[in-house]
Amino acid sequence: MSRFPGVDYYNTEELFSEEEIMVRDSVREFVTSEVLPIIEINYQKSAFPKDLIPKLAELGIFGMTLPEKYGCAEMNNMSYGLVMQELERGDSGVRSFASVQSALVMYPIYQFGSEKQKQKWLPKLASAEVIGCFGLTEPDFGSNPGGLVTKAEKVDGGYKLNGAKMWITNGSIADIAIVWAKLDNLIHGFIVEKEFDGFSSPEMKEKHSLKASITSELVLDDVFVPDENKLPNTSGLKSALMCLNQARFGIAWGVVGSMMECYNCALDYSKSRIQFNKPISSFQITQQKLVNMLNEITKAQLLNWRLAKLKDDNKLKYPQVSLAKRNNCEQSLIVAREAREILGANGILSEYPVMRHAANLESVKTYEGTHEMHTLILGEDITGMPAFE
Ligand code: TGC
Ligand code: FAD
Repeated sequence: MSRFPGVDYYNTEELFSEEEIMVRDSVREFVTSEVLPIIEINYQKSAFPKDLIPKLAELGIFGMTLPEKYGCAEMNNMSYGLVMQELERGDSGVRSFASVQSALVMYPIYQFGSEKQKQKWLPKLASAEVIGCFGLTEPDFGSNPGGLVTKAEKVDGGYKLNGAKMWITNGSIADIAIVWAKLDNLIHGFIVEKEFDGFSSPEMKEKHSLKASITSELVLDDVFVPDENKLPNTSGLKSALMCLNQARFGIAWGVVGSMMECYNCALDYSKSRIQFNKPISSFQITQQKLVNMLNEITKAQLLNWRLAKLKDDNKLKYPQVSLAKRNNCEQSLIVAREAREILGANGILSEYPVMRHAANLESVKTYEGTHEMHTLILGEDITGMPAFE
């Protein structure tokens, strides 16, 4: 299989350090040799490629920005972003797996956990000996998680949890779930272990998007969670939303990988597909589509670079993450659809990656805050007036 050339119209390569490029290229090669050959088959079978998990752990991807003392790679956010970009070039489901493990399971334990919890869980999550999931969304509370009704009640030695979560990535294969529940009307995070009585995680089936990713319900029926499994430093919705910032950052980067794959595929195809005795790439309307794709990829790359710089400098405000998540997800879908159009009927075949990416990106645009939610987060930031109520 040939080396993926990337898309780099503005020489962004010059903006990255040698180490960042090395990390990116190692994941790029991994995706080319290990993900692309199997992903379409997994997608068609609606099966997450579990064999990739130990290999991803070996690459040091899980919790890669967290400290070495917890078994993590302690790299910067720029590298993390590049890794997410490369993984999503393979498939959004593979990036989702890594996002959840790192940003939504390891991050909350690191940020809100006790030292004992960090030492117990983080090394095992980094090596993927333990898989995690993140349960915030409920059947009746998606965009508005502040209304969630999963309840925690203090009992002797711990807490009793009751409620249900929905749309939970990795749920059915997770050993632990970070569950957000209301205790005395304030949201807190709990580490629920899969063996706990009353806990189950049935898989949600028959999806048309993210088919190579596991999505599940979480059912909590009088689940006893010991005191030692409550994240001691969470308090309120804000703690859960802080985790989302990490995942949204990864998504803003990830979808650029999907865009690059779709663009390269469409460009190659357009040069070899002949209609009216000419390659379709010579037609003005095809060129306009290719230029639009390149234009949006280039803008998203520059946004992401700046976003990571702000994050690495500890200057990032959460609405800035919303702007990148909102823009890049919206544009990635447009790019995938334009690529599909250029491929004509062939665009719907699994021989090409485009339709799979287009279908995946529908979910990616919805999860981690819909386009509308990010519009309103930005609207509030610039006007000072929240429009949610
Ligand atoms: P609101 O009053 O706006 O906020 C409560 C407090 O939190 C602060 N805050 C944030 N802090 C850090 N990061 C953020 N992103 C924050 N957003 C808000 C806020 O300043 C306030 O602080 P304080 O000190 O004043 O108390 O709360 P609200 O209930 O009005 O929330 C509104 C809204 C829309 C922002 C929020 O609920 C939201 O973001 N909704 C979208 C829900 C969402 O994104 N769900 C994602 C679930 S996880 C998922 O999808 C995983 S996909 C995984 C994969 O497979 O990759
Ligand atoms: P709703 O909130 O019901 O929204 C429906 C529509 O109404 C949307 O277009 C929305 O933008 C719009 N809308 C809502 N409120 C407003 C408003 N005030 N103004 C304007 N428009 C509005 N969640 C987790 O907790 N953990 C996970 O691991 C996870 N993984 C997921 C994996 C997949 C494949 C999917 C699809 C979702 C996942 N989610 C997960 C859930 C995801 O975060 C939610 O689907 C998302 O937050 C939107 O919630 P909803 O689907 O309930 O839509």
